[in-house]
Amino acid sequence: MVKSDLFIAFATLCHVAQAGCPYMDNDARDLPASHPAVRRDESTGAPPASTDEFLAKYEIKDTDVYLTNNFGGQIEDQESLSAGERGPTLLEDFTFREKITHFDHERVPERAVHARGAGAHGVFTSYGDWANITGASFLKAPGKETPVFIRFSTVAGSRGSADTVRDVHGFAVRFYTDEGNFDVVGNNVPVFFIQDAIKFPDLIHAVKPRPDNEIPQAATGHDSAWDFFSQQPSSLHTLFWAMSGHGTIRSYRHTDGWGVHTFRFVTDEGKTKLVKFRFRTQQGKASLLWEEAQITAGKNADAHRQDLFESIEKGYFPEWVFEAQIMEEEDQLRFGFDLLDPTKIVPEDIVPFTPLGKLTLNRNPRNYFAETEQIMYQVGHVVRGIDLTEDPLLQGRLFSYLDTQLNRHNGPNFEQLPINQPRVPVHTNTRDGAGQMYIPLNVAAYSPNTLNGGSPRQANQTHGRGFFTAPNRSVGGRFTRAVSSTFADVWSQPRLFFNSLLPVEQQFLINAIRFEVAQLTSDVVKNNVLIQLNRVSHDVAVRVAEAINLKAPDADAKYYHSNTTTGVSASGEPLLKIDGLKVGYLTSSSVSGDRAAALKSALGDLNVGLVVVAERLGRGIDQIYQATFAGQFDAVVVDGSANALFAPAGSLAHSNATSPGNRTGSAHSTLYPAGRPLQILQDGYQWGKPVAVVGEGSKAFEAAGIEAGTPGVFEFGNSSDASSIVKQLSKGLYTYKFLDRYPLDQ
Ligand code: HDD
Repeated sequence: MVKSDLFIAFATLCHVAQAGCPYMDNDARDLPASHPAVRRDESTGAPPASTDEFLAKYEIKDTDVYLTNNFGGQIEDQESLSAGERGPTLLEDFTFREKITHFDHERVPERAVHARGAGAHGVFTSYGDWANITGASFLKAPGKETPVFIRFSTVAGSRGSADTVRDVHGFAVRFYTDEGNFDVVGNNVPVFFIQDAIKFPDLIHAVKPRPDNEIPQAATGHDSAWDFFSQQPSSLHTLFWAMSGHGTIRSYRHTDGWGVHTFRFVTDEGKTKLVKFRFRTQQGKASLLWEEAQITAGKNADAHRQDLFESIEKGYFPEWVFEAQIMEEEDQLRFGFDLLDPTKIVPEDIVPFTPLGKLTLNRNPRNYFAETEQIMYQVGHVVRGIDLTEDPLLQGRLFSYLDTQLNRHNGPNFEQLPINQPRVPVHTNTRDGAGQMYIPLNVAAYSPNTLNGGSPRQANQTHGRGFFTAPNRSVGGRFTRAVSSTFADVWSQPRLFFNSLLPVEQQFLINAIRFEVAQLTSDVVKNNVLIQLNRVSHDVAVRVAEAINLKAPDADAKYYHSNTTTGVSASGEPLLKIDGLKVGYLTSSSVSGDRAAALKSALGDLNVGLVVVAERLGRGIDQIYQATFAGQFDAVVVDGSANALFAPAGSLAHSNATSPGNRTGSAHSTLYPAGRPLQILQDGYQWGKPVAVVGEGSKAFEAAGIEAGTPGVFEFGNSSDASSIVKQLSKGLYTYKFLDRYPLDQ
């Protein structure tokens, strides 16, 4: 019998004995053995329950049952109770009222920020025993597994906004450890806009839509956002990350997560290290181009959540390495900036990352609301072995997350929701509140007590493996409302970031700023933006100024330098995996499906999907042109036998006018919008994707203005077999974006 089974057995015995059972906590007495409060005895050290095992108790399966009301009676609810067949509905109709009342209360307030998101369950596996740097039990043994839930998000948009808007992305990770929940509530960029939490409402009010007309949704191309950015230059570094490819990620799988703040590791002996966390994507980083992201936002608002969901359904489990930059307490000011300043990175060529373990997402939520919407991350969810720092942004967040959960859930019992429950027993002296789910039996809900034998007992560093604050922390000083002088230089690091990008990424970043500032109406704001950009880089200021027809200020060289670092580019490296990528195969319903079928099978062996597109659905056809656009694919392949479909839109419009109603599937077809097949090929090329023609020649390339033989453009003759095509194409997929297609400012 394993330890946990033993515990259940004792629990059953104790159920009979009622009192004084040494193997069961008092709160848990009398609860059924399946109840979460009695599932684990902390003294056994049993691992936390697996996600399946834990959540299964809460799942409701409505298979082969009668409909009931909320209090269990079997009912019918399709017609309301009325006075006569044509008469009014009766107030007496409790079934009606209960149903509608529940419906009226179905929503909870969306998150004030990060409202739009998607999540998944997974597992964290420690690479080793890290007891020399932290007492955290989930990092205590090689191979030790801990359940996790990650929620990815955008920041500014509301819950129904599109996934692919340009934004910083939330990357919040919960570890359900065997010593309580540990949350890293991070983002996909390593820095933040402000240095003090008291400015957070200002930042968000500036970025969110205008208060009078609620425009624009999930976008920062408006005066108030850039007014704030240019008045609050601590935002420049994060802004540069957001305006680069990190703001327009291909999918949640293709981005890193960062803890942003400096935290502390504390050993069981009380020794501390300063740490910065990163979750490094094992898929490789990949971004969308701006126009691609915009069009995708309109055509498939769910692009990111769909990619995550489908990948996990198919078993392509995304992975991240959880790693830390580990520094000494004495290093706080050693690198020329303050480690407590959340607008700074520690360049990884100065302090490399130590890989601590691997995190794998392997299970989709079964109910979006119950899990993804109701998960409540808190920066204050830290476990023994991890401690906070005096970073003023972190300090303020410690207040805000708890407060916002109270608002969202109308009371303090949100930790009892299945997705929020730790996978270990909870014994508190907190009581009551809306929606209390337990029946606490301890009549002495206070400490110290004698009436309950002093239980729950206090746990601290030496007793009960309690959470403890690092003993070497101390503070002192006069009360002050001022930014620390060690936080003052907010221009050198955005420059470091810019210097470290590829020239084409720099171009995209400048294009992004041009896009944003061109939408500003205030010349004062535009000029203030140029002043701040100019402190980072005269080159950037001049290039942005040119597009909005203003003059950049004279060079302001105080913070200029030519340092670079590694690891900040979003596009510099090829992908590490191509699992779950999709290739669009553009063909015609009149063309044999053999070639497509062979390619689909060969790509399937690489975990890459082939979506066969033609004018109408049929055997071997997955989608029609009418419902297809280039943003659905990571590469586009044209079947040369379908060349006739690739006529420019203009000629089609004309042909359609002269032969209305022609639905033959030729270039004159009305089964798809004029020019759609060509458009998909052209967009695919314009958006940097590998493009290919298989079979008879390159008529489609000619029509699209694509030069054969250039990087990422493939021509496969009639004799090419599927495996040689896939070999070339997959190389293109690993490259992901062929960025030499884009001109740079002269
Ligand atoms: Fe925050 C949500 C990340 C600063 C106040 N934040 C939220 C989420 C993420 C972050 C990923 C969504 C969690 C989820 O998926 O449920 N926030 C950050 C990062 C920050 C940061 C990386 C800086 C390093 N946040 C920050 C400050 C404050 C807040 C300074 C307030 C003083 N954040 C909130 C919030 C939210 C939130 C209003 C909205 C919903 C929620 O907390 O649960 O309390």
